[in-house]
Amino acid sequence: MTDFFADIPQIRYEGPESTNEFAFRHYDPEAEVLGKPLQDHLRFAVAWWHSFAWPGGDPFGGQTFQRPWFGDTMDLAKMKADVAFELFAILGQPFFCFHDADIRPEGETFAESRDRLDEITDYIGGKMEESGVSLLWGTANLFTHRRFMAGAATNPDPEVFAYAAATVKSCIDATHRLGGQNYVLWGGREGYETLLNTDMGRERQQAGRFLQMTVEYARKTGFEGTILIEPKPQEPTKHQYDYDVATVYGFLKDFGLEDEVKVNIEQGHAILAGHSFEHELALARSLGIFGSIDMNRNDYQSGWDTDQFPNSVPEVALAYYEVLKAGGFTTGGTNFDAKLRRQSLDPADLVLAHIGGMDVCAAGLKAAAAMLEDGGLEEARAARYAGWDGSDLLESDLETIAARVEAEGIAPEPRSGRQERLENYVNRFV
Ligand code: XUL
Ligand code: CO
Repeated sequence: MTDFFADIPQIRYEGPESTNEFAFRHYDPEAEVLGKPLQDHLRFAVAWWHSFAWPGGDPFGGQTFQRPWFGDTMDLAKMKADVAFELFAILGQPFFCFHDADIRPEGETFAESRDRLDEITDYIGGKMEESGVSLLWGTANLFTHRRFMAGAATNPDPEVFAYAAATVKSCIDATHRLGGQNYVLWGGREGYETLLNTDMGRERQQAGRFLQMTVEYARKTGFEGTILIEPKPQEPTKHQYDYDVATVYGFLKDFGLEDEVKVNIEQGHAILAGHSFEHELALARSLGIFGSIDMNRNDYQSGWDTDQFPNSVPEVALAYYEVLKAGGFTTGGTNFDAKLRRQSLDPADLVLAHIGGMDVCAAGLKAAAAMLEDGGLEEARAARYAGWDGSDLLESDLETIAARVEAEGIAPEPRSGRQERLENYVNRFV
């Protein structure tokens, strides 16, 4: 045991009336919603990077956090893992997610980095066994080190492509060994800053082949988890290739991967792309590529990827409505890819941030389930499209349709879209 969370109690469900800040008011893990315990609906995960590796910097200043495990030795990496598992236990968090760079210090050579990853993977594996906590997903950090400044798979230098490919192999191996339920690829620097030095067509081919190789290796090695791409439109590069769900779907189709790869959709990334979170979720569901979510929001005024913990029940409810409509998570879950604000220095801040996020998600999911059970939105939607029931229009052709319009004297009357009525309806539940 470390003493990092020394004065913090185990967090339990105490109900909506509780005024204890170290308690859940909405997240009762065992409570059944739509015939399933809340914890199995939500499948919460802590993000290793923001919670334990992020130093609290911003573009104007460096580190504000002074965690006792900061440093680049394996002993400190193990202390970081000890503290991480203490947080999981305090919160009753069933899952976590990591990048290779979050859990092990970078070595002098690729081989040394890989050895360190192997060593810490064993260490974390032991802690998972003791605690029963599982790995939601692993991923490779192909964006922080300066070697990746011009991209990983899309780099103009094939040696960087090779280094990235070897890194992904080692991360799939680690994820597989830890029984990870998914493997995520976020193309941090897979994009470009200026067309003046960029061959976009070539870079896109490189990215496509890289993803094919990743899928081929994962399947060959017996990894049965889901492979997920995390779309994001910009930041760090100005033009990211995995812009949004629609762009990723086109990319997957182009490289024959639409049945192999799904998406991990992040609220903040959806907002950066000019969409709502629920838009991205609904599109992924309708395309059959919905996988998992990163439940962290952006500040609506700043236009940056601020990665804040969720705190709006109405927004979260609409997101979980789409998740429930997709049949709920299978291998996916709710990853808090969220960081504290840089002034939130205390260990308690980290615990309270997760309590708040978990409670907001639980309240949102319950509201979404109630809306789904009530059926009001589905009824309204069915009524809006009722004219299509039994219609053979889509099997027809322009000439036949044109003849019919004249013969039958078709003259459509516009009808209300009833948006305000539906907004009022949703507000009854949130
Ligand atoms: C960056 C982001 C990443 C991915 C994993 O915006 O969301 O943390 O979730 O690489
Ligand atoms: Co993310």
